[in-house]
Amino acid sequence: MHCTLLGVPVQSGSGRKGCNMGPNGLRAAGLGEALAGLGHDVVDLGDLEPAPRRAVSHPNAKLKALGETVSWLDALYDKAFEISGNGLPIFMGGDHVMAAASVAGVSRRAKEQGRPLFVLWLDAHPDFHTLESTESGNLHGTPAAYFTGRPGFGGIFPPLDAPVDPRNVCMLGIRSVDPPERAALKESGVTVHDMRAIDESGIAALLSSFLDTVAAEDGMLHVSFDVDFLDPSVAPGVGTTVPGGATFREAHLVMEMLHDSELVTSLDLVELNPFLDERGKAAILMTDLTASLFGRRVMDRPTRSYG
Ligand code: HAR
Ligand code: MN
Ligand code: MN
Ligand code: MN
Repeated sequence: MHCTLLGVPVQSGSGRKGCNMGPNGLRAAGLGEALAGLGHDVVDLGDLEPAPRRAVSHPNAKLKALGETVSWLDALYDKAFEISGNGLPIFMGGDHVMAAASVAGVSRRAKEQGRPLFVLWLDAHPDFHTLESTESGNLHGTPAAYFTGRPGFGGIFPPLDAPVDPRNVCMLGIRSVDPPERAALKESGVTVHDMRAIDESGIAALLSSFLDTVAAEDGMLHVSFDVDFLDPSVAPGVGTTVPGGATFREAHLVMEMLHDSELVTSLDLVELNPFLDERGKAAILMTDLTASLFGRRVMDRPTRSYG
C-alpha cells in the first residue's frame, strides 16, 4: 500500500492550544516507521500551510477564529483531493475541524471515480453543529454537519462539490451530544451507535454490518478517528475527554476488522494534544492502532518486561 502522511497542524477549531503539535507527536511515536515496518510504502509530505485568508463573517458572534480556521480548510480541501488520487492519505491533525476539508476533498475524488463515499466517525462527539447551532463556538464541533450538506456553511467553508449522503455515515463511540445536534441527527439518516449500543451489542457486530453495506455498494471508506473516541484512561492526550469511551481492545478490534475488510481509502487521526498527554501515551496508542489498521496482528504484539 502507498501511504501518504500529511500533517495538518490546525488548532483554532478546538478553542485551546496544543493540537498543532499533533502531527509531530505522531511522528515522534513512530507512525511512519510503523507503517514502513509492515511493508508499506510511506511518504511524509510534512505539514500543510494555511491558504491566504479570505474575508469571512457569520452572524453567530460566538464563533471562534473563523477566518483562521477557514484558511486551513481552503488549503486542505485542494490538497486532500490531490493526494487521494495516489494511494491512501493519512491526515494527521490538528483538531477535528480539519475533517470538514479532508472528507470534502476525498468525497470529490469518490464522485470523480463514480463511487459512493462512506464515513466511519470514531468519536465521543458527533460534531454535527451548524455555524448557527454551536454554543461553544468551537468549530471542531461542526465538520460532520458541513460535509453531509447541512445548510449555512455556503460562502464560508470551502464549496462542497460532493456532499456525503448522511445515510453513508456511521458514528461509533458517541457519548456527548448537544441538544441541537441530537435533534438534527434524528432527522438526518446518520447511523449513531453510542457507547451503550457498543456495551449491549458489542462493537464487532455494529461495525460488521456497516462494513457489509460499504462492500455491497463498492464504496470508498474514509475513517475519521478522534482521540476522544478512546477512554481517557488509555488516551489522556486530548482536550475534550469524556469518561466511558472505547477500551484498548475495542479500538484495536475496530482497526483489525478495518484492515481485514480492505475497504479503507483514507484516514484522519485528529485531536491529539501532546501538551496534555502523559509521556506519549495517547500518541503511542494512536500509532499502534494505525498499525493495526495497516496489518499488525494482535498476536504480533511484543511482550515488554520491566525492572
Ligand atoms: N459539542 C461540543 C461543542 O460543540 C463539543 C465538541 C467537541 N468536539 C471535539 N471533537 N472535540 O469531537 O463544543
Ligand atoms: Mn482519479
Ligand atoms: Mn471530533
Ligand atoms: Mn470528540
